[in-house]
Amino acid sequence: MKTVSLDPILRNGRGMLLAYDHGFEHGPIEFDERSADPAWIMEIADSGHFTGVVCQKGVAAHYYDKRKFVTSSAYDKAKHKRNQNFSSTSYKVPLIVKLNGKTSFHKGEEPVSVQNCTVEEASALGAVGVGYTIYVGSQFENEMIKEFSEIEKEAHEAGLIVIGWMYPRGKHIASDTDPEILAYAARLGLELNADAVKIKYTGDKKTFKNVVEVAGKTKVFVVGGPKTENEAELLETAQDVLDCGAVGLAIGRNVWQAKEPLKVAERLAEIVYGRGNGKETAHGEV
Ligand code: FBP
Repeated sequence: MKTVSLDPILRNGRGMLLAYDHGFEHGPIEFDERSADPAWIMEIADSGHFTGVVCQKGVAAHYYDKRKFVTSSAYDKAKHKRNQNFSSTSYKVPLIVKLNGKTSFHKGEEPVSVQNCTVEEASALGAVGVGYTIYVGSQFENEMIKEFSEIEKEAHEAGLIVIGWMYPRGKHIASDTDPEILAYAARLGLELNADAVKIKYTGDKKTFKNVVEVAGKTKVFVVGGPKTENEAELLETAQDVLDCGAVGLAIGRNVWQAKEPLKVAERLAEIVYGRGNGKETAHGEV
C-alpha cells in the first residue's frame, strides 16, 4: 500500500488550495462576470500564494495549461517575476482534479457523487493530485467508498496525491458540523489511505483538535464555506484551525467572490505560512 508525499502542494509545511468546482456543484449562480471565467481563477491561484488549484476536468482541460507548469525550483532558477497584472507565461500552482461531483438539482435526496474523470485523465491534464467527495453517512456511502478505494490505489500507484472531500451528509446526519461525526469522517480518510482530507470546521478548537488527531498522518484541510462579510472572523477561523494542527485551507468563495481576491489571499497566506507569507522561502519571491 503506497502513500504519496503532500510536499508538492505545501509551502513551509502548510497549504492553501483554491477550490473552483462550484460551477458543477452549485451552478453558475455562485459566479459574477469575473469569477465565471476560469482563466481569472487560474491567475488568482497562481498569484495568490496558493499551493494548488482544484477544479473539474473540463475546466482543467480548457484553462490549465500544463505546458506552463514549472516546479518551484525551476521557477526559482528562472527568477521569473510574478506581478498582479496576470500576464503569466508560466504557472507555479499545481493542479488537483476533482474526480467526482454532483449537481444541486437533487436537494433533499440522499446525496451521491459519481466519478466523471479517471486518474489517467487527471494525470494527462497535468494534475499532481486528485480529489474525491465521500458523503459520509449517506445511504450511498458504500458506493462512494468503493469508488474512492479504486481511485486511491490507482492514483497512488501513479504517484498522485489523493484528497478526500469528507462531507457528512444525508438523512442520518443531523448536523454536518457535529464534532463526533466530523471526527469520524476525518478518521475514515485515514482508514481509506487518503493523503489529506478536506473537511468542515467544528466551530471550536477543542473539538477540532480531536478531529485532526484522529486523522493521524492524514493531513487536514479546512473548507472555506459561503462568502462571509466578516473577514476578521474568516481570518480568526483560519488561525484557529491551524492552531489545532490543520495543514491549511481549501477555500473558494471567500477568495474569488471577494472584491479583491488577492488581498484576501495575501492575508490568509500570512496566517497559513507565517509572517512574510513564506515568500522568502518559496519561489524566491520577495
Ligand atoms: P468553498 O470554500 O467555496 O466552500 O469551497 C469548498 C467546497 O468544498 C467546494 O469544493 C465545493 O464546491 C463546495 O465547497 C461544496 O459545498 P457544499 O457541499 O456545501 O455545497
